[in-house]
Amino acid sequence: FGTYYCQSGRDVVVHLFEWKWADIQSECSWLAEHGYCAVQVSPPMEHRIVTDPPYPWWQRYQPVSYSMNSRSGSEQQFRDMVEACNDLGVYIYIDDVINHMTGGGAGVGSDGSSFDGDARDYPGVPFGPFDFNGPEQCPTASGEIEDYGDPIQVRNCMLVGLRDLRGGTAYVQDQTAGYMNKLIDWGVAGFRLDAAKHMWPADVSDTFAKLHDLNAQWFPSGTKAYVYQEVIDWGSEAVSGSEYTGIGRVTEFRHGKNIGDVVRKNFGQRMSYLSNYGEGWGQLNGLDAFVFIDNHDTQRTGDLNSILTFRQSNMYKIANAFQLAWQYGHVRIMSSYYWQQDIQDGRDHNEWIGPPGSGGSTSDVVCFDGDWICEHRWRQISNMVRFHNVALGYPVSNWWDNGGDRIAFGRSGRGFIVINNENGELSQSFSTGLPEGQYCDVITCDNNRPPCGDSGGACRGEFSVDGSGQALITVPAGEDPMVALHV
Ligand code: LM2
Ligand code: CA
Repeated sequence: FGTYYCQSGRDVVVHLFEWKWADIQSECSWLAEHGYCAVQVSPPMEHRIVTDPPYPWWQRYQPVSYSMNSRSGSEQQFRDMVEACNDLGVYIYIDDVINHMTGGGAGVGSDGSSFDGDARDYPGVPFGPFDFNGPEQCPTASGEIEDYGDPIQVRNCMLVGLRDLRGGTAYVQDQTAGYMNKLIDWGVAGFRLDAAKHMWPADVSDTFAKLHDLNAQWFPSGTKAYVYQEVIDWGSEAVSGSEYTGIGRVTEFRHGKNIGDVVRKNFGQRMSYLSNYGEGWGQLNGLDAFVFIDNHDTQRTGDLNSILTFRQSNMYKIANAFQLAWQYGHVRIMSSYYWQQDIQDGRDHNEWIGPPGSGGSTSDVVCFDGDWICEHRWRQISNMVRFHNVALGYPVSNWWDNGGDRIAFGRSGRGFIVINNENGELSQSFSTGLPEGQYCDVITCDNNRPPCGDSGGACRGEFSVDGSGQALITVPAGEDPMVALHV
């Protein structure tokens, strides 16, 4: 399940966090034009409706049943989105929450099904008490995960009170695989497996073995769903990401922290140290890794002194340009909504705030209106998605650094990027490896070949590469301290 299927020349995933299905459906035309492979959408199943705090984003990580009316829209809207996006060759990956159901308490979910977390009763599936881990499986008195050094607790006890499914039983697997098969039959192409660390690898592979092939209306026959498993592994716990790499890709959380620390210059890190970035930094093999600068969790509750987000826009663009120009992992771009932080004692007390809207319904997306950030549409990021696509499969080449925070590298004649993360202008001749010709800087210009231009007047214009691949490149410091050229 580790391979993914994209339209030729596309590769990158965008997480349209908390977008409604109808908005994603219209965004797919833009995504197709700009070369995105796929969209990760918020959990689409029926979820709990939480009112204290009011309608947090995380209510969607508490499944009530596998029926499909959610805060993002109806089943029909979901299916319309999948079909429209597939027709444009932009595929849909869902956030797959199958480790657990809700926390304690009872109520009615977003599609009208009742549930009772205390009684472990979910008639909308149906699941009953026998489908959940209890004292026989989980060794702690509280029923909670208390020690991340004990893999049995991590897999069989509750994560923050969430009722923990017995994923090893045929019945539970049939329900969760049945849910995924319903989506696959509608045209869904992949799954972000939420809380994979809290599921036994054998249960994950047994469940995925029950999946249908992808819908032959859009995918070559015999194509399997893609899966990337969310395993948060900083290297210090009993469960490691490598236990899951045989099943599919695995999230590499160190990627966002490491690149964040480098761009911020934390702990004496320097851009020049990136010359062997990836496996050389002790991270997962790039062919197993699923990577991102930030995700919906780390941008709220991660180490906010390391992780970069849209709030540090200039450094964020540097970090994204590096990950898209480099060759490591399967890259996902975050697309966020704005919320007002309330940082006290180093923690954001507003991290729960749900998407823009009111009374638990979500507003229509208008990119750059102050509510919807749309990082995936930032020129510096979307043009680097193109660079990434053009360079796909071409190894890193022509490395240069100054021993500090200025680096440059190419992609075997397909692209070349210079990053100046220091004070003062950088201007010199570089060996780019590019074919002779005139190029535009895609960080500041809209297009990659002359006549270079843009709407806002930021375009740095043409760069000449001579017959031996040399180019004089000047990179200012400050805002957008990068020049990127590609064929
Ligand atoms: C994930 N990956 O493994 C998601 O990326 C993460 O966002 C989810 O947590 C988590 N696993 C469970 O799917 C979020 C959020 C939690 C929230 C849960 C469930 O970060 O804060 O927990 O979703 O909604 C909340 C309360 C917590 C309470 C729990 C159960 O914050 O205090 O625990 O609900 O009622 C008693
Ligand atoms: Ca579990």
